[in-house]
Order: sequence, then C-alpha cells, then structure tokens
Amino acid sequence: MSRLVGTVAIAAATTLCACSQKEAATTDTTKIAQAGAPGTPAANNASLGSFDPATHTAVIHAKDFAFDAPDSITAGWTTFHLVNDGPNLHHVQIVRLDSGKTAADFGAAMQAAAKSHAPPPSWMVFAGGPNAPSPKAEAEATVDMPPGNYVLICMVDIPDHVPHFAKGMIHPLKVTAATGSAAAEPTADATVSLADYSFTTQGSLTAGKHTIKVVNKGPQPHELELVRLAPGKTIKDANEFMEKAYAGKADGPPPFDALGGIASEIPGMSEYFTADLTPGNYAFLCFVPDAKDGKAHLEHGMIKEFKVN
Ligand SMILES: [Cu+2]
Repeated sequence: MSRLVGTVAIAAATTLCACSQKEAATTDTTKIAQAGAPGTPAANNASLGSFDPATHTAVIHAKDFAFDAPDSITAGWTTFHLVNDGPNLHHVQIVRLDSGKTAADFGAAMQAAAKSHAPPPSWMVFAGGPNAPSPKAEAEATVDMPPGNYVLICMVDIPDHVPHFAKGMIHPLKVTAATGSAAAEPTADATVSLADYSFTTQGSLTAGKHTIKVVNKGPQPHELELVRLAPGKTIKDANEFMEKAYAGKADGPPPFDALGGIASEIPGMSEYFTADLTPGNYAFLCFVPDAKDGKAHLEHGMIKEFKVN
C-alpha cells in the first residue's frame, strides 16, 4: 500500500514539508518563484473564466498548464465550477494570503520552503476549492470567501512530480466586499468529517445527486478526493496505473474516474461539493502530506472505500 500511495499524488502536497519527498528533488524552485512574480500571471483566455455576481458562481477552466479564471469576485458563499480541459488531472486549491501578502510573496515562500522543508507560514491559509475531476470532466465546490487576496493554484504533480503551479497554474484572485444579496449556505444531504486520519460519513451516499458537506475536524489540513473505480477494478489497480503514469508508461485509460471533492482545507473549515453517484465502487482519498513524516495521509490510513448500490 505505501508504495503505491507514495506515487498517487493526484492532488498532493498542501504542507510544504511534503517537498521533503520526491518533489524536492525535482522541483525547479526558480520556476516556483517566477510563478508568483508580478508580470507573469497564468496565461489567460478571458473568454472562459468568469464570475456571475447574480448566482455567485465562478467558472474556472484548467489546462496544461494554466488557469482561465476571474481576477475578482465578491465575498460570501461562492460556487466554483471547474472545467478540466486536460490533458492532465487538475484541481483548484484556494489559498488565502493574509497579512497583506501577495502572489509574489507566495511564490517566494514556496521557493524557500522547497529548500528548507519548513511548514507553510501562518499567512498562507489553505481554503479548499474544487478537487480534481478527470480530464474533460467538471467538478463543483461551494466555499465561503471572506474579502481578501488569494491565489488559485494547482498542486497536482503528474507526470514529473513538479507541481503544476510551478508550471504556470497560479492565478491571483481578489475578493471584494459583498454587494447585493448574499448567497445562502448550501444545504447538504450528507456530511463527511475529516480527521487524522479518517473519513467519517453521516447520511447515506445512495445513487443520485448529492450535496456533501466536508468538515475538517483536524488537527491537520485535509482534502477529500472522490474517485469511482472502473467495474472490476480496485484501489490497487488505480495505484499501479498511477505508478506507470509517473514513469511515463501509462497504457490505456485509467481504471478510475476522478470526480472532484474538496482540496486541502485547514482545521475548523467546512465547505460543500456536489457529486452525481451511479452504482459502483468508490473511494475518498487524502493526499495531503503529513506534518510529521511528510507521507501522504492515505499512507496513514486516510482512505475510505465505499459502494453505491
Ligand atoms: Cu494542474
């Protein structure tokens, strides 16, 4: 298990000391620094990313290796609709930058952390976001967004263990004071609690559409990535496929569909994602690197398989 898990970093690396593993050896820290520097925003096609203040919905397109996302949204509950244009897996990790910090500060801190393996500074607040859907698929998460400065980043590091934000997937986002009527907090029909190291589900995940609340009961940051295994396939098959993908030897389609979820959120935070479940075998996975040993949380047992009838 640990062998396969170590390479399945679908949505890896929230704690910077995660870089003490493979990422540190291969990450080009110059690129990381440049990623956060002014004047080098992710390449944008302004026609795809958008924000609708009436519905409080932000549409974000992800591709290799750029986001097309709005530059500014208004505060409050916001639905982030992620379209993965592929060809790789991508997600949106929302990071709030407190204490007046900027995207350039973020880039510099990530560069320093890649060298020192220090934990992220307290002004860097991991605030969830839509986790990775498969290429050519979509995912949606609803997050309460206080006013402030943020960056949207992709921490997926397939295929070469270099996180995508170091390749251009970083997009500054400004959240301004709310105007007009606020969006209501979503109503969930199931809740998944995250803990060190477990997923606990309340409510039944039956076939059909669900709004799922994800609560981090800590003490570490955690994420939830939802995958549906192809018929007859197991988590072991998924891991073996990912090992090949990192080696550049993937043959055939993956034995799973990535369905999104919630990117890394700090303890105490809760947000929502939607999922349309069909009968089959599923799993919740957390790839966040452990604060103590840098291993992905799923290596500490933070993986939960379940069946939908
Ligand atoms: Cu990506």
